[in-house]
Amino acid sequence: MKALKKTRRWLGRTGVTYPNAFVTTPLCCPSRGSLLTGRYAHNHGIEDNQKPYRLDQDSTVQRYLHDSGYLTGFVGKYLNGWEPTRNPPHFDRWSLFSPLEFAHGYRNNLFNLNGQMKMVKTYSTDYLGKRARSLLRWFENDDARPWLMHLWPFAPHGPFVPAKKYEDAKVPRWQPSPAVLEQDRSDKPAYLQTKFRSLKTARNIRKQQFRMLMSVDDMIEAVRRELGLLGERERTLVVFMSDNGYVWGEHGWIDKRLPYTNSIQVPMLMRWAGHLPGGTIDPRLATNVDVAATMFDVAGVTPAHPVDGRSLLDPWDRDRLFLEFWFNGESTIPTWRSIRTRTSQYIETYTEGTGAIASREYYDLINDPFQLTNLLGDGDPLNDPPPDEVTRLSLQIDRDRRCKGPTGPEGCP
Ligand SMILES: [Ca+2]
Ligand SMILES: [Ca+2]
Ligand SMILES: [Ca+2]
Repeated sequence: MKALKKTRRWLGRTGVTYPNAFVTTPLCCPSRGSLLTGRYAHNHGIEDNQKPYRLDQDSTVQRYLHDSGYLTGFVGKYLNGWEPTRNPPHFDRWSLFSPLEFAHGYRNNLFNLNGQMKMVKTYSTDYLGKRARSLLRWFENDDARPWLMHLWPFAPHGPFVPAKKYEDAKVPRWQPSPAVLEQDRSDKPAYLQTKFRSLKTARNIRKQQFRMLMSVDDMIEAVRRELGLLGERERTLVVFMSDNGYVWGEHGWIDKRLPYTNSIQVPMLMRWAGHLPGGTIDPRLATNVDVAATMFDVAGVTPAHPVDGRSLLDPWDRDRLFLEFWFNGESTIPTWRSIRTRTSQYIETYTEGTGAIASREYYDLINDPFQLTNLLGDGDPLNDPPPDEVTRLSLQIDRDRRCKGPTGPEGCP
């Protein structure tokens, strides 16, 4: 968020900041499925980046809002692997691209513009800003109707290519956290012990991502101005969030997919003049699963599909997060599940095929916020959590991995 100065000024000063926001599966496509439906990945069905068509398009926020009279639009990268020639259902207008599969990165992308295919040379984040503004003007043609726009830039996803104007932009100095410098990883599961990514690689990625985010900041600022010109700014609920965190060398890793803080925690801001108090902090454990639930609430829609998340406008509190990830051919990270509270995190990894528990981890987040010492793997039995507690958490994971809906005996955290 340091790179997004204008966004912080707008949404932070006049909206609510969620410092404890997380994604329930730290990977693009499963997380996007949750953002669109308010459901955990184990309920919406997308477990990795390969199967976008598993998502029931009739269970999405655009479907229900469109059905109830909203104009709907999509601008950006949709679900990973979505063929660009395929029109996304339940949108009136769209500017969609599938950057990883069909293009060269940030320039020369094949776009689906309301059903017309077009090669676009412009730097994608700048182009998305332009398309978002023109979509807002199109909504204005029918000013009395409410509208929904998803604006989902590809940045700062790899390949790490900033816009020309930010190629040499100054980036604040990096001070690697103790997690980046974790040398002794003998407490960690085997998959984390074999690989160590260099600090130089992490530093370069960080620098380029900062520069790419400067364009995202410009894109959001362009939307803010357009909303003002159209008289929509004070009437619009804005949600800002990422679909996953990013690991810059923490625990020897680069990328996301890990169960640890830097992979699962994301920035989240929400602004709605007259409804949400500006410049405030909401410390609740909020997730990507809550976003669609909030939109359904605001639109006064009750979906026929079960929703796992909860509206952030309601006064609930959550005592734990349930986090889930499935092994796939894209990385060496095994299937894992985790329960995280404000004070601790318990993680299990599983053997592929049998599903047997392969490793257990337990972190004391108060005394060890950088997750340097897995108390169940450090060779010191004296600091272990009580065996009852580990059994209880393991059983909780087994229930949560099948949870459905926000309340009741099968309810999700
Ligand atoms: Ca208007
Ligand atoms: Ca360690
Ligand atoms: Ca121990």
